[in-house]
Amino acid sequence: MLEEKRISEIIINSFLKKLKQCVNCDVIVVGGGPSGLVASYFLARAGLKTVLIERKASLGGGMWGGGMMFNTIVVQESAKALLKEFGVPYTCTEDGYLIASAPEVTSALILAVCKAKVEIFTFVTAEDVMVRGNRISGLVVNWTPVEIAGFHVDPLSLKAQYVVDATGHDHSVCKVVMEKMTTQLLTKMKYTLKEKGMNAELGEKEVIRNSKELFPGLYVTGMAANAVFGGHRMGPIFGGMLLSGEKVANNIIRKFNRYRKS
Ligand code: 48F
Repeated sequence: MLEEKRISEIIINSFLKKLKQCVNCDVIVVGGGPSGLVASYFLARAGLKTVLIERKASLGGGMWGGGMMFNTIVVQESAKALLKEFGVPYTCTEDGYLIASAPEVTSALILAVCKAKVEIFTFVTAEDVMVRGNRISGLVVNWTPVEIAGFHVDPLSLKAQYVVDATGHDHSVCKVVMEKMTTQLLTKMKYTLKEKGMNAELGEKEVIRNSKELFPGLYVTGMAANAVFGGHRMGPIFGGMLLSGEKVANNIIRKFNRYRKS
């Protein structure tokens, strides 16, 4: 016999177990768009305890929409290996662009992230960072509906060695850090907080270059990186997003490996 009370117990217990396990983790990735999905996949696959926070109900960010809701994803040749890594079928144009279906790419990335055992929290918004000395030491989170309703409800905090801002054009985590932290380190960084207009060629190169550690303990990837460092937007071409997520994951993995050896 199916018992409603038992179903509720199962949901509550399993969610609380997951939440408790995530109050202390290696890396928190904020934002489940292409860059955040790729970053969290590689981090978890390297054995790091990785949590993915997404403010909306579903992962995928801007990928579902393709270009102006034409649900086709275009990727350049340099990101072909990543499409293969995620088992995404694609076709090639004569001039070297790769074409894939937006629902297929998006769901393949999400499934890979789930299989890599990334702990996923949807409906959760990053509203601030945790700080210890001159370093980011975790993330402050709340339910998205609390944020939307403007309720006065205090958040919870999750401890992490690294936080990755993959929040797209919003660059919400970096914005908070730049507003609140006025250290010498930040004043030395050449950030502008002014994303430039559309230039696919430049934007795609810049997004990879700009994906890096902005502040001790805080990395930025994807469109957030161009928003922070004044790169161009690139519109509906997705190779740079995938490659920037991979770059940031590799940088963090190297840091953990160095720490483990020392
Ligand atoms: O916007 P999004 O897809 O970011 P991305 O990985 O990719 C950008 C492309 O989609 C596209 C583009 C193409 O080349 O330029 O725009 O850089 O995904 C960002 C995700 O972060 C979530 C948001 O809901 C989206 O799913 N997000 C934003 N702010 C927060 C957040 C926040 N404060 N807390 C949690 N999630």
